[in-house]
Amino acid sequence: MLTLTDAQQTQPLDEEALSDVDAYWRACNYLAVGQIYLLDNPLLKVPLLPTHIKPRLLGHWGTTPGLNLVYAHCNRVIRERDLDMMYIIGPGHGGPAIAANAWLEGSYTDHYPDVRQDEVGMKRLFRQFSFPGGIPSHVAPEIPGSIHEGGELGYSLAHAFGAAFDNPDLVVTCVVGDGEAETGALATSWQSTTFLNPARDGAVLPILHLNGYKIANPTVLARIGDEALTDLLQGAGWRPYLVEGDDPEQVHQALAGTMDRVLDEIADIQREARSGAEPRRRGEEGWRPWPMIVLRTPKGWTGPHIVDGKQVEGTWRAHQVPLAEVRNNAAHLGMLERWLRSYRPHELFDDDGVPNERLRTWAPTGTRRMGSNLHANGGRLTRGLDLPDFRDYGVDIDGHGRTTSESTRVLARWLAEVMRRNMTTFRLFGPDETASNRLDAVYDTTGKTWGAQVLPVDEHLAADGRVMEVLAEHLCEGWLEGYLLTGRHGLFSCYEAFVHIVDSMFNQHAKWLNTSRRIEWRAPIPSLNYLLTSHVWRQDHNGFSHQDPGFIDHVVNKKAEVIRVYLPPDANCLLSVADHCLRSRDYVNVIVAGKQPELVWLSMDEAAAHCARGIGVWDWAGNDEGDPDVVLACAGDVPTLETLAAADLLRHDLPDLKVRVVNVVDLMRLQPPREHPHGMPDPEYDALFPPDVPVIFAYHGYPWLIHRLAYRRHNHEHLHVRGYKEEGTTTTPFDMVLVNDLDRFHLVMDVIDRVPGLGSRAAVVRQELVDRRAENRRYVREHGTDMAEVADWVWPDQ
Ligand SMILES: Cc1ncc(C[n+]2csc(CCOP(=O)(O)OP(=O)(O)O)c2C)c(N)n1
Ligand SMILES: [Mg+2]
Repeated sequence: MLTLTDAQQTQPLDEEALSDVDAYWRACNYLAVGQIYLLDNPLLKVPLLPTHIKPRLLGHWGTTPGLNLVYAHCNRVIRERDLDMMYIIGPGHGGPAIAANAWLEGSYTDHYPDVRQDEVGMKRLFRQFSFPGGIPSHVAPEIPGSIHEGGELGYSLAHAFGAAFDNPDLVVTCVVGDGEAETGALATSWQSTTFLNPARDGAVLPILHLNGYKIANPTVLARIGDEALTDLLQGAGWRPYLVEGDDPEQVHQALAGTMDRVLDEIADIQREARSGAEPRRRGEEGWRPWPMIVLRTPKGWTGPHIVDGKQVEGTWRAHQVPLAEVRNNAAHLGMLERWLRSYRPHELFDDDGVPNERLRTWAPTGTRRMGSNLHANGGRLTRGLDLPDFRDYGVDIDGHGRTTSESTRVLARWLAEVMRRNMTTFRLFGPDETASNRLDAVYDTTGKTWGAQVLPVDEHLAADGRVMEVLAEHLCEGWLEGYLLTGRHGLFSCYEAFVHIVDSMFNQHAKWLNTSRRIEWRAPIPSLNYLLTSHVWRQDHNGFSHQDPGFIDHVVNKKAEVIRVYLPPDANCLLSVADHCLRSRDYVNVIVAGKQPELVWLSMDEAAAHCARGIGVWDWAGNDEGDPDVVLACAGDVPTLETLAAADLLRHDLPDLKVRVVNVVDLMRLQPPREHPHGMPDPEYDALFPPDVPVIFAYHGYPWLIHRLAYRRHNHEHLHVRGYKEEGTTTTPFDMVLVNDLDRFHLVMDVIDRVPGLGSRAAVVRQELVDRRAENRRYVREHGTDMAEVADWVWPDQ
């Protein structure tokens, strides 16, 4: 690790600069401690009393002085270099630090005029922190300047890279907690250096905050020795600079010198890359690692050193609230007062609580303040995509359900044009599956971003590619979230089963959207779009491990306002749905679609109308004439195929039975309107699914979800759902539906069992269906392939 000895020698801060940065840091530390403890007496005008103290002491002090230190030093370089800089903090539990800084630089008051920069405002700032009706203890959407909550640790560096992509003038400073660095998501994020192109992207400046501890333990990276840590970081493409110490003056000088050094290096790397020279590749001669900082300062620095005989400062005990008994322990109260006064607040704020002239003029101004950086309210920078007309990319059909196409391949041709028209505002993300998911037509427009060595065998790798492929779902998701949160657009295509890896990241993003929608000054951002393909029913190469449609169940737990789930049954519907999703804002859209050859049911125009409705009767497939004996409903491409084949069987075997076929594209239509904005009013639902008529519903995922969505509907007792029953292996497409009882024969058996009076009339038909299921199973086991009667079935030409 570079120990900075030469950088230190420069002593970059003269006496005044040193005193300024230290005053700024002290002020923010004071404001942070005030937020954790004080209800009143914000300027300590009178001695502290228990009544000035909050009844519940909440928040995290330990990480805070480090975050404040970095913020202050960022302010210095922003001013001196006129930088466009964002600040992402991995230890998002350090909420008081960021609120303090946003207040001191004026961003907080700009966003919340009642929290003024005076004594009244300071009291409000203190009181509202972690207080009912106030702001949360973590950095949150409420905090100006943040795109990253950090409550759930691990995603900061991925978000930072996402923010930097296609923002060539942006520097994203990202504090990584040394505990956070142990998470899987963060551990993989270091590898992002291979995917950042210095010619067209901005820079990420990670600051690994080696304060040594997590909540109750030391951190791994703090205890492996500097050499091993250096090797680890260097191996991931970084050039680490160490800043360490517990003497503020010395650390200020070292950090300032190091910030200057790393920013010079970043500027050099960018200058060279932008000079038109051949891009340098990682692993080759001449490639320059990106500089970063390892900051080793005590956890809870400047806080109480020893409490009740135990060391707190510089240990894990400083993690949350170092003095827990302030209200009823006079010694603790006295220590708190001494601690607060150690920052010399009367030098920092005047009698009215207004920060002094030096503090006020020291911070950057306008949108150079990190709390007002435009990228951190990315929706304000969002431009709508220039989208080609999806109808021009549709599949021409020769009657319903007679033409075959691979839906994702069709989509890819449209996506290629979307990418061509939006070369700086759209990226496609995926864990090594773009080609496997049959989206490879996008390579006609742009390659896969790759900044490491290239061999003759490689295809479509490009330093300036816009397809982001890395085998880390966390990274795909985190990059995309960072990209969206700073106002750009994207799509994440993923195997359906493995998207669960980012379940928790989806949670956090959905929470972010949910909260930010209620914050007036947060502009809507482009939606997070998932394309889940290689889905449960057609995992031909893989099998049981790859069969899990449960992401949908997970997603629908979140607030209805922010989630949408689409199951387009064919290529034309997929085009229409994708177009809709790429135009939307502030949602999470989940699209589940197949990549295997499958029948196209609707013409392009029919598909557009059907998808706009989200649910509808396919009258060409039914014979109910407005008065069905049974409704065959379906959602998902494979269930739609089986349902249509079942309808065909019924026509032959039970021609008098009046059958209605309903297809659902937008799953949320099934809910009542009071549960979801897309929900269908009851009368409309009752018209599609008449209350006394049995419904046999073939669904893509776990059947319970349909019951959950429709349980308030009038005909719920007549709703019978087939779906994935956790049965599967590497087998044929038809065997998959057979083992889960979703096959056409079973659906017809369900009809016979459910339609009143049909059982005995159709006993022979039912018996034949049982035999045909058995025959198909036998055939598959003997021949390793599906019988022609199912594999080659198309909707009959009628
Ligand atoms: C994914 C996740 N697991 C566990 C936690 C609980 N947690 C909150 S803070 C923390 C320790 C963080 O340590 P570090 O990243 O070193 O931050 P700092 O020392 O700066 O507080 C833990 C484990 C969490 N927030 N997120
Ligand atoms: Mg730590």
